[in-house]
Amino acid sequence: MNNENLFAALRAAFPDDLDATAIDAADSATGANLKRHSWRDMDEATARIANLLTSMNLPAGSRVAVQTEKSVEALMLYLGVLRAGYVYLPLNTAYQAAEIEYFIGNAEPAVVVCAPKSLPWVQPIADVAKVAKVFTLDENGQGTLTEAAATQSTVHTVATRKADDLAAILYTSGTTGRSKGAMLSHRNLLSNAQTLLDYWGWSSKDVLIHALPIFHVHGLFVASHCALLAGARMIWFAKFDPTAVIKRLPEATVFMGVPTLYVRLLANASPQLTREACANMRLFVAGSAPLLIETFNEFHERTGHTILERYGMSETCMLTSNPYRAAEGERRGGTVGFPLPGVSVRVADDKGGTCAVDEIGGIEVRGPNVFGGYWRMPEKNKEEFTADGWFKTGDVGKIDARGYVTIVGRSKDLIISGGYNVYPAEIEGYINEMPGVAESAVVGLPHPDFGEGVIAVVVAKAGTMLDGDAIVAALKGKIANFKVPKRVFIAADLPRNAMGKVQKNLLRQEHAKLFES
Ligand code: MLC
Ligand code: AMP
Repeated sequence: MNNENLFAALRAAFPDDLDATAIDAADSATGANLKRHSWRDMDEATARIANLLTSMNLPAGSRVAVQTEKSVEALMLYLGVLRAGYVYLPLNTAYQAAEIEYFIGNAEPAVVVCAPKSLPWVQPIADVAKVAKVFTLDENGQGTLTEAAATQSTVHTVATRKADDLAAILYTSGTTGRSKGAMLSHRNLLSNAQTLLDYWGWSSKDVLIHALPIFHVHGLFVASHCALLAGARMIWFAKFDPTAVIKRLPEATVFMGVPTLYVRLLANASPQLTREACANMRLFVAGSAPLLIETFNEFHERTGHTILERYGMSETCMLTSNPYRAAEGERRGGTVGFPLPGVSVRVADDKGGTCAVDEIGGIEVRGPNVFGGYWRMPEKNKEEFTADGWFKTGDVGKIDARGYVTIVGRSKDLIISGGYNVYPAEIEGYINEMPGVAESAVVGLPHPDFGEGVIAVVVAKAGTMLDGDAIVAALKGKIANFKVPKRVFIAADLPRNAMGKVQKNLLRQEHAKLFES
């Protein structure tokens, strides 16, 4: 039987010369090389981790939950989990104890890997959830995981998996405030990576600047899979710093970023971002949040490059992309391009029909990229798939006569800040629990750096005084920092329509200029 494990395809794409460089780990602050990792190093490191996991006799389908800083070793851990045939569950490093408790309780992983400094609070959570083993891994690739893997063999036969077997679970917040685990199969991930490899013209000559976090689709799947499947070298930044990244552009060919990274490349490092610095580059990709047309235009003026904007989701990997090759059309700013080959996208009206050209409706998707459903939430699958099997993205948009898709808004109450999703319902839940709070509304406002900035408007219970800064301070440490409102306003009441629904649009209008400076 054919091995349909994603790792088998990635391993088959390693170059013949295993001593060639696979990854150059760069210093985030200076851009200088810190450590070279060959393809052989990658083969051996992933084999060691896979052997370690295999030696633990974990049940089939076991989840390995990981909350660690970005490092090459953390990428090896992801690949090692795939290689062993288990299910990878990445967690944002910003998540705090209450959030991690939910994910571990919900996913019931067999193994948890955390930062050494988090062990004192992760271990008790893991014990309650009957996690078999907690390992540590720090930002330098050291920890009990590395120690245990070091004694393992560097030879490992890739575990055989079927295309529909689970490869990863990505948690994405729910509209009701509780996160849902999107179940992604080996087929979902591999088919999407193969499509992008071809559509974006990857080859082994490419050099990718990898500066995104590796706990979301963009950095973990889109960026890493494309480079690995192409047998291309990566320049690996644990953190994004515009000056350091620009220093490495002359030897790179591809860069991927959320819009905030482009805003920062343009703003913070202005003098160095030149046509000459980008002369070797062939592709700049943006996605995960709307790219402002101003950023698209300014980047073109400064570098001569037209950013390729694409559209994706945790549940669906990449759905659409602007064309790479001129023969297929121009890259149009403000649009997310065409449905990718093999992916079907339609715009649905609210009566169950399909919208006409340029008519606005709900974006729906079908294809080998679309996930199998939410982990242990069959009721959510019913809600979010149509009867004929299309996934409702929650994004609102239109398709023009040429087939370009434009996203015009969201039907889901979601804020995207610097490429991270914030669900107002979740934050409102935390604020409403605080003493003296009667109710609250969380909205996103235009933000020059993050695209959208989170704020809250809070109403006090009768006879109570509230302080906005104290609410911000109380939320810090309780929930991930990017979810904490940048400002909290205290108001006498919330604007409501005749149905009693809070009119968030009015709050957005009232505070629209808050972040303008
Ligand atoms: C950090 N902060 C944020 C934030 N990131 N606040 C709001 N939104 C964010 N995205 C907080 C910090 O904790 C800090 O708070 C303050 O804001 C300033 O931080 P900073 O130093 O400016 O942040 P930095 O560490 O530089 O991080 C910014 C960033 C990062 C843009 C580099 O957010 C990032 O890497 N974003 C990429 C996210 C991503 O990869 N998304 C892909 C999702 S996949 P304080 O209180 O300490 O001052 C997906 C599907 C698809 O959506 O289509 O791809
Ligand atoms: P996530 O659940 O984190 O994967 O976020 C997916 C959401 O990000 C999508 O449903 C969109 O709302 C948004 N998104 C991704 N790419 C783009 C883009 N290019 N333009 C606008 N929104 C985007």
